[in-house]
Amino acid sequence: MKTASLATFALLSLVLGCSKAPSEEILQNTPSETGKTVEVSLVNDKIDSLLVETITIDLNNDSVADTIQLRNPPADGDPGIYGTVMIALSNGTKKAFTAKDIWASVDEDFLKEHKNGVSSPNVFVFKQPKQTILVLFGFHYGSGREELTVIGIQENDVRLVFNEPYDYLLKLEDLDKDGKNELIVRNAHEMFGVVDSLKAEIGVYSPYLIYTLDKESRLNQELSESYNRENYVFAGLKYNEKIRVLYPWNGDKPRILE
Ligand SMILES: [Ca+2]
Ligand SMILES: [Ca+2]
Repeated sequence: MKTASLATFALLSLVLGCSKAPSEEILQNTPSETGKTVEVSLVNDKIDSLLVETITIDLNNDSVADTIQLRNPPADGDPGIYGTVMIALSNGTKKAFTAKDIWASVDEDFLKEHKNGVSSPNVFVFKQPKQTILVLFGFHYGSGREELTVIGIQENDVRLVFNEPYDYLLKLEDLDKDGKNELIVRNAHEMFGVVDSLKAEIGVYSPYLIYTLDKESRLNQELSESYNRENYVFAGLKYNEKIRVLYPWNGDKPRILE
């Protein structure tokens, strides 16, 4: 009975995940709690027709191969590549996660500065001695994306660490060298126009946000503030249309337009 209800739940999650329209509010996104990506115990993996890709790699550092399966492709003509990721570890742990919307290939810009631990274009794997981090990129619509997802694996523990609708992931790195990785994320910023006399473009304020990853993620206010002060401008941690920022053409540091 329990098995049947779990299966129903899993199926419902798949259906709901597929039918949800992308939100138009993504550009106004502010930091929020970890999203509603559904985690299900996989009770039935017989549905081979839903398989998109199988990736084999040792995720929990026991020198025995583990498996990542990408499943549940979008309906014909719909964007994205897979709606479910299933992780099976060598010790028998099996977990599946279903996207709120749909995942797609790893951002090319992100790959320019980060080396993928697997040859698949669809999942980013960062292997470290004590943990492995998987990054899944939600499909990027013109209006933004529904989710950027991080799954963390420490020994045999597999869990959803981060799931937020940011447009860009700029960095995955331990910025302050405390043994925990940081993510630098940002939302797209709308531009209003060019001011020739200032040799710059005027756009809205869209801060870089830094999250520290562990068993869960935490918006790191201190690091976020110092990073913005150093590389951008700082006027709080929220995207703000009322704050106009001057972006010089020559790549100089932006400044707030008073
Ligand atoms: Ca293993
Ligand atoms: Ca750190």
